[in-house]
Amino acid sequence: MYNYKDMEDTIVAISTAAGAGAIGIVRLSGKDAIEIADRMFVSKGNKKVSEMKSHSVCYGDVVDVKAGKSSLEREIIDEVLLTVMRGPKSYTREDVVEFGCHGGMMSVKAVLVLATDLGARLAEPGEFTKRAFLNGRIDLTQAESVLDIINAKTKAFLKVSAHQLKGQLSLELDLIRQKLMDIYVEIEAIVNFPEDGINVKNRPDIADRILVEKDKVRKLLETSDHGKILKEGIKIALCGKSNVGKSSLLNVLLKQPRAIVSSIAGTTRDSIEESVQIKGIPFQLVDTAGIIAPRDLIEEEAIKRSRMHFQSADIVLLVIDAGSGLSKEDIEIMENVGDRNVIVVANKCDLEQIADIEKVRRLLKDPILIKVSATEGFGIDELETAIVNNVWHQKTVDTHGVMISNLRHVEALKKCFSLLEKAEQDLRGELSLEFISEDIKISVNFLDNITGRNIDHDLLDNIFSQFCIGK
Ligand SMILES: Nc1nc2c(ncn2[C@@H]2O[C@H](COP(=O)(O)OP(=O)(O)O)[C@@H](O)[C@H]2O)c(=O)[nH]1
Ligand SMILES: [Mg+2]
Repeated sequence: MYNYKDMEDTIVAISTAAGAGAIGIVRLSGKDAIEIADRMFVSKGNKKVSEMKSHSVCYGDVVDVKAGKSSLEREIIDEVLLTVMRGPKSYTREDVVEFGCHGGMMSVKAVLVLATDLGARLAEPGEFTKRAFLNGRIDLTQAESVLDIINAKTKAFLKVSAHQLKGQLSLELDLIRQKLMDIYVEIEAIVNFPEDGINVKNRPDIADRILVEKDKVRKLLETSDHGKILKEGIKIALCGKSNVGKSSLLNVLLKQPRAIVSSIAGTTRDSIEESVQIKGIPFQLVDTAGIIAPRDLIEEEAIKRSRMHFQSADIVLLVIDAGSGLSKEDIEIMENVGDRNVIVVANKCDLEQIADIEKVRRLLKDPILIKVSATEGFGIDELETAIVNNVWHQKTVDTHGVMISNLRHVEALKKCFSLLEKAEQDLRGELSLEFISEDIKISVNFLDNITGRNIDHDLLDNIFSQFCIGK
């Protein structure tokens, strides 16, 4: 465990969100938490905090002890419910005291300031969770899942994060680690005690065992696409020439009139970005100005941005107007689709269909094509299904299992994987065993980076600095 000097400090923070609310919580943690709380709190029954049972609640007042008067005369800062949780059975494994104050910033701030006057230090972002980690209550993947839970945008991702908080990922990694360590120890034994009879004949056998663990790492890595999608969402750009109904479609997908719709070409100038959930998946929808011949500098810039979104989107909804013939612009856009992931949306299907759909199919080599009407609202459900299927590539999401959603984990697993791959191949070849055992050891280190068993301070600080204060 790390030897943090400032772990000696008792820390304090407002743990609830800023602003008015029913209650606001000030949280104290550390070796002096109970003593500091005792000095600022007068219970109704005159019970001292130090006499309270762990995990019990007491009603009373926080009083301004600096006034130097007797406890009855002292100014009351707030009426609170005080909760005591003694270490190690607390969030941080230290003594924790929480003041449940009346919501509103003045009261919680006054309680906070008083605690600092009595010797507590203001907590850094994520410091409570960092202590939970440093004191061995949770590992790093669990600490990171706390952050994910706070930031979760969808129910599906919340479920994944809650799973990780329970330690499922660490469990999986530990099983792999254990097997790799067994192999490592075995190879070291062969290298160091060749006279014991375990010899080179075992190499293919060891290679097979590494292959098994490598496959487990690969399976974990394969979940990362889903994990990333659930965590960060998918960017969809609405592209096409002007007046085909891109803004109308955006509004329908958002279920609110966000973009201005008009029959005047060039109505949408700046790209509009909005978040939306479609069937439980987070999306970032971008309405673009359309790709048209620019009439002025603003339109020129708008078109530049449309192109940028067209290039960077995960999915491009290429909108055409089914009610009128395909124009030169439509064809030009289709010819420039390249490797973009496109769903063609034939809009205005409430009108007589004039557009040559067969030509679209030919030009884009049989794309996914959905017929809709943004104004009448038909085809929208099919469009949403097509979008979701496109994301999962028809695979079902399994949020019951472990899922990798953190880029840091992905990087470490990739490095672990390539070392195992190398070790496996080298075992089937001629390379001397001591080099192979070294690679296996490093691959284990990468797993330990993920769980935090082996991690440097800077990285740790970086992870916890992403938390909010009070968590
Ligand atoms: N008949 C019909 N008109 C539509 C439909 N969708 C959009 N429009 C009309 O087409 C015009 C252009 O729509 P807008 O959404 O601003 O197109 P954008 O330039 O591609 O963003 C407006 O007058 C809309 O009312 C549709 O499904 N059917
Ligand atoms: Mg528009």
